[in-house]
Amino acid sequence: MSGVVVIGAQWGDEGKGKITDFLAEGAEVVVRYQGGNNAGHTVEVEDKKYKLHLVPSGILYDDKLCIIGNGVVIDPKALLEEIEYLEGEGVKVTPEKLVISDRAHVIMPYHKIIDGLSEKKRGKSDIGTTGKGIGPCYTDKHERSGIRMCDLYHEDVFKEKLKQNIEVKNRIICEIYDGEPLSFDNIYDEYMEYAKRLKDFVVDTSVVLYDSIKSGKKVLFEGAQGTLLDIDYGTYPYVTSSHPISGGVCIGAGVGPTMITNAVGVCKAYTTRVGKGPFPTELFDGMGDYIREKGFEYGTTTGRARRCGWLDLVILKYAARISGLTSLAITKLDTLSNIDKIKVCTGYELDGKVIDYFPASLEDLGRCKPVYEEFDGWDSSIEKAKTFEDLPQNSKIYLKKIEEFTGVKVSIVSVGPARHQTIVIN
Ligand code: 2SA
Ligand code: GDP
Ligand code: MG
Repeated sequence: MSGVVVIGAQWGDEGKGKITDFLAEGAEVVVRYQGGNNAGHTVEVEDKKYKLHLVPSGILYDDKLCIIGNGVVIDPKALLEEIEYLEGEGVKVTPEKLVISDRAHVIMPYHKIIDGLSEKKRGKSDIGTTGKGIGPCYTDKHERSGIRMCDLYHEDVFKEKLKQNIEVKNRIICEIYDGEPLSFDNIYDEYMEYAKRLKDFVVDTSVVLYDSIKSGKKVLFEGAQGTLLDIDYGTYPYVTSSHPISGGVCIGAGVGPTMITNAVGVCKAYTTRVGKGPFPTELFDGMGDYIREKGFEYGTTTGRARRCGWLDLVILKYAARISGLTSLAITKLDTLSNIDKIKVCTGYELDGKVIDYFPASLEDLGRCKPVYEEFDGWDSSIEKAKTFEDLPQNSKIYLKKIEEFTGVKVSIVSVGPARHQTIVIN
């Protein structure tokens, strides 16, 4: 069995798209298993930059099968726009290259509206969602009123479910949020049109996946968001509504755990976060601004400025444990070049005691002060490094520290956004 999962070990935007694209060369199938078009994965191939949201990063190759699993929530409008965008860039997106789960839930217009209105109502304690309707769609899934891709192909079922949903959602929108009611007819016609255009892509993907694995094909599972945004293991409630961790694969793609052999944790050489919520190593000074500008830390989906801070090894060790990481891919090491002293958080001071675990309670986390170890930086640029030996000694010491603290081997180091700026350590 050869299933490898690539997950984000921090708060997302670690460079999962780049690492998935790099690893996809050696795989035959690439699968998304959670999240939706809240994800933004930027992949640079030669002189072209691709922004992917719902389509797995394997699409940039001609010979990979990409699967959007049942755990993903699909905004059909956004998906069709992404397919059009990719086709416009010369990337073929055919039903031979992309299949979509018939069990995946559909993001409806009222999900996006409720996402926006509920954020507004939360006021100062808003989560900072991407506004794509992700949370409300997963809410309906778990509340058992959601609409799935397969429903779009049973007109009576879709009509009935849409009618019931519009009735309830219009009451929520109008009575709770003082918003404008939605029209059944407009949504029905719009979604029937999307269904027609997507029909050939929609299949039982868990069968396709099982057959692929059984026939010896190598499969990559591409996580979106990151461990600290996981609904169970993240900084709840400042999280997304799915399971970005490796455990999410089984449910979100429909495979058994015995089919996953390796878990690669993607981690930036520092830390970033978009949206609200605790972030112990956040930098509020010029260094935070420097990292943001040098690393171009702006959201791929919303363009929001990302909050920046030093590397937090406590959360990395936590991610390694929760996802059973077998190796680490450290990205954006180049962003840290030319910094005199680099800090790394190795513990939190909580009420006079140093702890090395990540507390569940945000109140406890709020009282945690990071304990730092300081490392000498390196002043040579590393964008052209091809092997581990090419890296400056101080950057090697930095990577060693990550390995020692987490107990997980660093197997990939990324020194730039391009495919070729990737060092494999054997
Ligand atoms: P949501 O929209 O319900 O999933 O938002 C809930 C929280 O999850 C965070 N979140 C993300 N964090 C980092 N990157 C994400 N994707 C985009 C990117 C983000 C962007 O790749 O840059 O462009 O702003 C992502 N998606 C969700 C979100 O900020 C909330 O904290
Ligand atoms: P993802 O959501 O985890 O796929 O990450 P994003 O694509 O949202 O954000 C990562 C950004 O960093 C993208 O713009 C990548 O092109 C870029 N990137 C990835 N790896 C590296 C690297 O090693 N160095 C630099 N400078 N940029 C990188
Ligand atoms: Mg991203």
